[in-house]
Amino acid sequence: MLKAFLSFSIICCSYVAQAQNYVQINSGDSEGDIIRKAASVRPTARQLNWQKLEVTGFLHFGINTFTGKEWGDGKESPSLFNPTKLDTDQWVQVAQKAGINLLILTAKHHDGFCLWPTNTTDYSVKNAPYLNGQGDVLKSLAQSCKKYGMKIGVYLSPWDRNAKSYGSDAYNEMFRNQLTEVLSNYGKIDEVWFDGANGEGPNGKKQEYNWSSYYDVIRKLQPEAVIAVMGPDVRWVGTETGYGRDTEWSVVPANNLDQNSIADGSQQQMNIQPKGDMSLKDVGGRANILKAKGLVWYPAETDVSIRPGWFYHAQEDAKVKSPEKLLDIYFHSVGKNGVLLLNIPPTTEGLIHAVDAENLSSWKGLRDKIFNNNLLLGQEVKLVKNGVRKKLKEGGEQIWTSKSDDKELIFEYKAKSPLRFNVLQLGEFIQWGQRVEKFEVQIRNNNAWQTIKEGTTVGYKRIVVLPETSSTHIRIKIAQSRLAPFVDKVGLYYYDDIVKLDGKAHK
Ligand code: FUL
Repeated sequence: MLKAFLSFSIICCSYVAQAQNYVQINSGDSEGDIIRKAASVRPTARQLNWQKLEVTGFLHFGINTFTGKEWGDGKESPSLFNPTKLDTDQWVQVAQKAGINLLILTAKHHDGFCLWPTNTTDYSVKNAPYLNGQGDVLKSLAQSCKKYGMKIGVYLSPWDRNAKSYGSDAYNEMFRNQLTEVLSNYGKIDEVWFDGANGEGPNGKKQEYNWSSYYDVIRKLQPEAVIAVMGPDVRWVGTETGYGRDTEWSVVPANNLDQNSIADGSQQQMNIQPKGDMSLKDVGGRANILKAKGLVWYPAETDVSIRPGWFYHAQEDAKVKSPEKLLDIYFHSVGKNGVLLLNIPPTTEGLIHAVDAENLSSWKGLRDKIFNNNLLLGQEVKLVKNGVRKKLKEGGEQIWTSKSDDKELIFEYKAKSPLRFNVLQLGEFIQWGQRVEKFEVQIRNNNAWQTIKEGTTVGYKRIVVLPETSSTHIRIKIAQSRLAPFVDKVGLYYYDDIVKLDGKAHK
């Protein structure tokens, strides 16, 4: 008993000591060492806060809205930019009604047209008819977000098809100045989104981006903002369908981990974009981490547009994703250890289209209908194997964990009358890392336990569709975990229209 207690305390203390979002792998490390190291990697505060947002929104808006294109070439006249009813309060209200917690505006897309009155180029709202050149879309959005308590992020495309300096070092300076403007003048910014597209500029030249100098500007001006996609904090899931991986680890290989990649001072986080093959089917799985040079907390963001295109095109008004499709996307993004980034492009008038607004609101209605009714609440619960139920001093809800470093855990719910369910939710208390490798759902049938579903990773949140089941006895089994699991957000639900979820990642 004392031995178990001691080993539990030692493990707890070592977690505290290793509160870093990366770890080096040494050449002599055994498989066991590497797995333990992987389980000890933890999110930074900004990564954790971002993960908890769950559902975020993208606003693709700009010169393309008025040309019908997806990628402008930087030659379109600013005179085209003239939204007549632009209402950022409406954008925020629509988003808030849909349970969206942060909105990212394309302050500059690849065409180079700036939605704020920048001093770095004439190619901006300053020279547009919109509000006689006095408009500032970013300012207007920032004010609406503040008014309604919505977080805000900026998309600033490094690829700029208008800037004359593109392809020279002067462009790096211009881009840092643009970042400085958007990160200094609009209050708190919670996410900076850098796209991977890098084509030619107006002179036919390509740019060598000075990424670390961009990150320095962001860390200095907005230290709480995550830097996404071409950045150190948030990884692109790898598709634009809204569907993540069945096995999704937030801890992945970082093969460029060295002293230069670690942030100065704190030594707690990696500060350049982790390099490794992030397009693999199981990026953070054993096979991949065992050959890695280092590991980093680099969680997935799952982006998709509510329409076929990223920008608004009137001819797509009949192709807005339905509430059921959006629900399926929610299950496969947030429900697969990702943060959903759902694009809702404003129209030429400068409003979210009524169809989009309607579908978003019905989508939230569906999520509430399902997830506001956790059938396990109030049911009798029993520890079957290794279980300990506790409230951590770090806060949050009660969690399930196992005694000492036992990696298998089983707990059981006994209902007064049969529960009918077809959806399971599980989560991990990721402040302490991501650990679960295999889970099962079991029910008791004729006095024998029968597995009705098996899964792999859990992460921050895992939602799975189960075969429709009716039972009084339900077990959750964590069959394999990298270290003692910390399970939370346990729920069983029933959705009467489950057949409408096809689980297919087509657009
Ligand atoms: C892509 C861009 O090229 C698209 O236009 C869009 O902005 C999407 C979110 O990222 O790479």
